[in-house]
Amino acid sequence: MTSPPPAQFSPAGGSLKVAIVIPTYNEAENLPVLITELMALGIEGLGFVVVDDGSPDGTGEIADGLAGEYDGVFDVVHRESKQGLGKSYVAGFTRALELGAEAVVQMDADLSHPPAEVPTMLAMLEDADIVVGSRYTKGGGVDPNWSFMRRQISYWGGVGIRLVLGLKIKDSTSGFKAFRRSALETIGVGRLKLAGFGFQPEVTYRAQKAGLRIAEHPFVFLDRAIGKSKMSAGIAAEAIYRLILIRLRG
Ligand SMILES: Nc1nc2c(ncn2[C@@H]2O[C@H](COP(=O)(O)OP(=O)(O)OP(=O)(O)O)[C@@H](O)[C@H]2O)c(=O)[nH]1
Ligand SMILES: [Mg+2]
Repeated sequence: MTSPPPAQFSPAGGSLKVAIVIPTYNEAENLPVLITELMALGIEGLGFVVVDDGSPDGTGEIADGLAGEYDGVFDVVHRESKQGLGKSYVAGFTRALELGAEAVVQMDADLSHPPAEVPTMLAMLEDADIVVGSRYTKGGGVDPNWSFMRRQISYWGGVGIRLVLGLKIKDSTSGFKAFRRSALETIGVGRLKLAGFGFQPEVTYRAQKAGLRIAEHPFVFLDRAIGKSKMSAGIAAEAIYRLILIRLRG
């Protein structure tokens, strides 16, 4: 990126090293807990980019309040309506790069992605361009409370996507990732197309195609404590169809 970070976002005590990008839609109760847990890790040069799609439960205002209290970079991107996960991440990654982040982490707000894994994933960026939090490598897993059906959809949907895209990593749909800044620049955030569930494998596919080094780090995905799952076989099937088009058309 060529544009310098806006002055008002400069952290008080030094440069932004790690930006955590968190998309939110109705996460009023989860977001403050997640931010507290991440701050407790003592990561040097930590900043946050929250992308809220006008959550009716007031998550956007809560994020603004957290930003006001935080002694460092804490940016909230407000969008008027729910525009999907992919577009939220494109906005969040773009902002993180504008702010000068050296590394960017993406994670869900609902505590399904354990903050305690973030320091290890960042350390692994020494030898990798992208580190993917993985449910399907040794030591990883999913919530024991997941229904049989949800397990099957997640696992086989992921296998289907791996086959369609020829992905080497085991967890093709993970939304828990750490990137070197240069990896996002190489992928080209602005060209990412998929708005929904297919966004995660699209990013991994473009990274693999660009020859980036992708490492996997196991973690156990815990179900959201608050709110209901929206995943269905229909969503997975639609993502696979769109990814086939991406594979064919580039
Ligand atoms: N900004 C924004 N965030 C979204 C949107 N949809 C989901 N999110 C957020 O993206 C993250 C992942 O979404 P989830 O709803 O947890 O998706 P999931 O983990 O597949 O499904 P769940 O079983 O519901 O947890 C969460 O932090 C959501 O709040 C959206 O349209 N816009
Ligand atoms: Mg979730």
